[in-house]
Amino acid sequence: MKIAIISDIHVKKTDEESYDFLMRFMSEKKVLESDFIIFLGDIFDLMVGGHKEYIEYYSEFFEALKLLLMANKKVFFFEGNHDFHLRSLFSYFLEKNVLDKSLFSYVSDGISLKIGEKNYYFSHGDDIELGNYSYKIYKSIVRSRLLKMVANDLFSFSFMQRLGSRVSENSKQRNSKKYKESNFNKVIKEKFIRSAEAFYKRSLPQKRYDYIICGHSHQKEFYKSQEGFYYLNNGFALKTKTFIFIENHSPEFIKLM
Ligand SMILES: [Mn+2]
Repeated sequence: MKIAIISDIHVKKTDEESYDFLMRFMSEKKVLESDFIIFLGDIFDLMVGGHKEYIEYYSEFFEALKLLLMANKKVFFFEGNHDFHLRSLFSYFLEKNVLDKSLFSYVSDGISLKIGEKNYYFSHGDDIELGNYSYKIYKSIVRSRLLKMVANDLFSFSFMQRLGSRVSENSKQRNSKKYKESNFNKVIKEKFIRSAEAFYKRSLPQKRYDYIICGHSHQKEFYKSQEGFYYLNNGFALKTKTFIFIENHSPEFIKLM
């Protein structure tokens, strides 16, 4: 059993490097050999609402997705905090191309998957994060049905594109300020490890996870807990230039050149 996982590319069409990276992932030999292909959130920056224009705008991505599904791959697309409310867009895409809907899963939160003898938990990662209450309030608002309606019906596709470039410009500025603080990365890394440990303990005794696999923190991680589970994170893909590949329950980071 082979699994390929990618997250946090933050693709913008105006940023060629980001879109190239996504397309390279989707044509990479190890990905094409995989049984499960998992997009673990924040693949796009920003993609919100059921606008059909996205299919044309990112036609190379949707064409590659179609080929994966036609090759009988199981594909999971997780919502991130930069790409969400896309369920109706993907349903439309699957129907239009007469693709097997049972192969494609659109996931809003986290999911448990039992693969062979092992228990996996996959999520974008913001669901397990400890603290960060202002973010949680923000998320509950943007995930609400009201915003879904607003994003789909009230705001046009071009409005969303303009909003997207403004939001990412702002967050870039915020982040560059944060990254300058000397131990910012270390603090975030430790926090997400604590978050994974706490999530593992909360899940007991119903679930005893072997692997907790997330994105979101932008901190690359291959952490083995004393509790016996692994917490994996591919980090910010354009920086790490890797994806996660798991073969027979043995994970590794693969360079994507
Ligand atoms: Mn995120």
